[in-house]
Order: sequence, then structure tokens, then C-alpha cells
Amino acid sequence: MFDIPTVLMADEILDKAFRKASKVEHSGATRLDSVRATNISKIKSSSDIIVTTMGRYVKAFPSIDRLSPFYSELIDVTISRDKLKKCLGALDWSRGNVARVARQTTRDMAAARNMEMIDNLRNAAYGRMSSFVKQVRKELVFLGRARDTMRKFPAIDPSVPTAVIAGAPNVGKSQLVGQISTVKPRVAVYPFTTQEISVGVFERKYLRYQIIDTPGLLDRPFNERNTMELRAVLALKYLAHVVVFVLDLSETCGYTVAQQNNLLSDLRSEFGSIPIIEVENKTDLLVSESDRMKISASTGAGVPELVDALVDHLKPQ
Ligand SMILES: Nc1nc2c(ncn2[C@@H]2O[C@H](COP(=O)(O)OP(=O)(O)O)[C@@H](O)[C@H]2O)c(=O)[nH]1
Ligand SMILES: [Mg+2]
Repeated sequence: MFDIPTVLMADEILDKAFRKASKVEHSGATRLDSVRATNISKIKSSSDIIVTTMGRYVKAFPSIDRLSPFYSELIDVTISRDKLKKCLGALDWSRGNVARVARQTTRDMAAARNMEMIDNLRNAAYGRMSSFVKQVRKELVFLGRARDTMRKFPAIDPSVPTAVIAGAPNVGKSQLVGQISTVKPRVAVYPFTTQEISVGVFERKYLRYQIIDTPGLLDRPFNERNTMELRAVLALKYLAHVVVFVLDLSETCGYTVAQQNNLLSDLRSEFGSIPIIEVENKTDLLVSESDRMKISASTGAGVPELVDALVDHLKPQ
């Protein structure tokens, strides 16, 4: 999802910087001029690599305050928002210091009167730059892991109006999404679950809508989940403009109507003000007297009416 470059570790950044600098060579009118120009250039090139490499990481991680609440919450549950902020801040601190050492050193080298002074200045600068990079060793390790986690986040566009499907297992959620989505849903793994969520789309009057199928997420009582998993599951509420709760009154899904209703009341209390459309599926097997919407995800009966109701909730006002 997030396109963040591989994060190099402290030693790798230093290797890269100093290897490049070791190849730098300049000639001047005198031996002293050559040594001076060469060493100034070494300092510039090694510090440039450190400063731009770290700067690239700071830039590549999304600015957490500007992320949609869904991704912001996922980041907080999986890697901790505060820790990520602190690590990025530490990188900025480190690269700022490396840049400062380089500026000071090149000034001192320009004024140095002999080659020995220049050599000493270079060695001292290398030492200090290395130290600033090594001081963020742990932060780089953390960011490397954060990057790996964030790349695997499901790709969902939070700006597209979204319906989230919920309901007990085997009530027909996947089949319904298959009926509604005009493309094969994209599948992604979801943090803290072994489940995949799938994201389908449909269009109405040139507007695009998302429909998210959540196997394993919104299909069992919330009190059976550990804290992390629950938070990841509840993050879905930041995406949902409307929830479709699918019921199977035929109970061929293997869950009683009472169990399904318990899940529905869990969802109602956790999802607060988000509208929930209750839909009775498998009406080819059993039709109730209720005034809920009625569909058959197998035959497609009632599905167009459901889509109309979704669009009514989702379309821009
Ligand atoms: N008779 C009937 N079976 C259905 C209907 N919708 C789904 N099913 C069946 O119910 C089972 C579970 O469907 P699925 O979409 O995988 O349920 P999910 O676990 O909620 O995603 C499958 O065998 C489907 O063929 C329906 O409208 N009528
Ligand atoms: Mg399913």
C-alpha cells in the first residue's frame, strides 16, 4: 500500500557514504590545493549521501496527522503512531547534525594551513558523522520493520464512498459482493488476522463506490478478540459510510438467528452513528414477514434494490 523504499541500517548507510567518498579525487595547482579540494569534496559527498538517504525516509513515510483515520488507526495498532513520529524526528535530528558537521568541516578545511590539519579534520568529521548515524541505529531498525508492515496494508481509497459488509460466517457475504462488484475484488491481508479482506467496486451514474467484504472480521462476537485484533477490526468503521448486515434466517449458515442478532447488536454499539442496512439473504430458501430488505445472493433477486439503497446512503449529497 505505502510505497516506502527499503530502509538501510546505520552501518549500511555509513558504508555507502564512505565508499563513495573514498573514490573522490581532485587536483589543484599545488599538492596542498589538491588535498584540500579532495577532502572538502569527500566530506560533501559522504554527508550528502547520509543527509539525502535519511531525508528520503522521512519524506517517504506518510505524515501521520494528514492520513485518513483508518490508516492512522492501523498504524497506531500495528506500529504505534508515537513511536513512528519519534523515530522520524530522530532521523531528522541525526541528518541535521551530519549536515552541520560537514558545513563546519569544509569551512575549517578551506582555512587549514597544512595537509596534516586537513587529514585530522577529515578523520574527526568522519567520526562525528558516524556517531550521529549510529545514534539512530535502533530507529532505523524500527523504521525498516514499520515499512515492511505498512507495505502490506490493504489498499483502500478512503475518499471513495464505502459500504462494509458484515454478518455471521456463511450467510452469503462473499456471494453478495460478487453480485454487486463489477470487477473481481482485490484481496489483501489484514493486520492481526490470517484473513484477507476483499475490496470490490461498482459504479452508478459515473460515480465509483467501494464495497468491502470482511471475512473473519465482522463475523464473530467482539468479546472473543484480543485488544489489537479488535482495534484493527474497529478501524473498519472509519471507512464505512454504511454497513450492510447480512442475515440468514434459514440458518443453513450454521448460526442461529439469535447468534446473528447478538453480532448485530455488537456492531450497533461499536459502530455508533454509522447507518446499518439489515438484509435477509437466502430468500430462495425462506421468506419472513419482516420489513427488512430481502435478497438472494444466489439468484440475484433483490440485489438491484439493495444497490439502490446503498447508493442512496453513499452518493454525495
Ligand atoms: N440457497 C442460497 N444459498 C446461498 C445464498 N447466498 C449464499 N449462499 C450459500 O451460502 C454459502 C456461504 O456463502 P458465502 O458467500 O461464502 O458466505 P460468507 O461466509 O458470508 O461470505 C455458500 O455455499 C453459498 O452458495 C442464497 O441466497 N441462497
Ligand atoms: Mg466470505
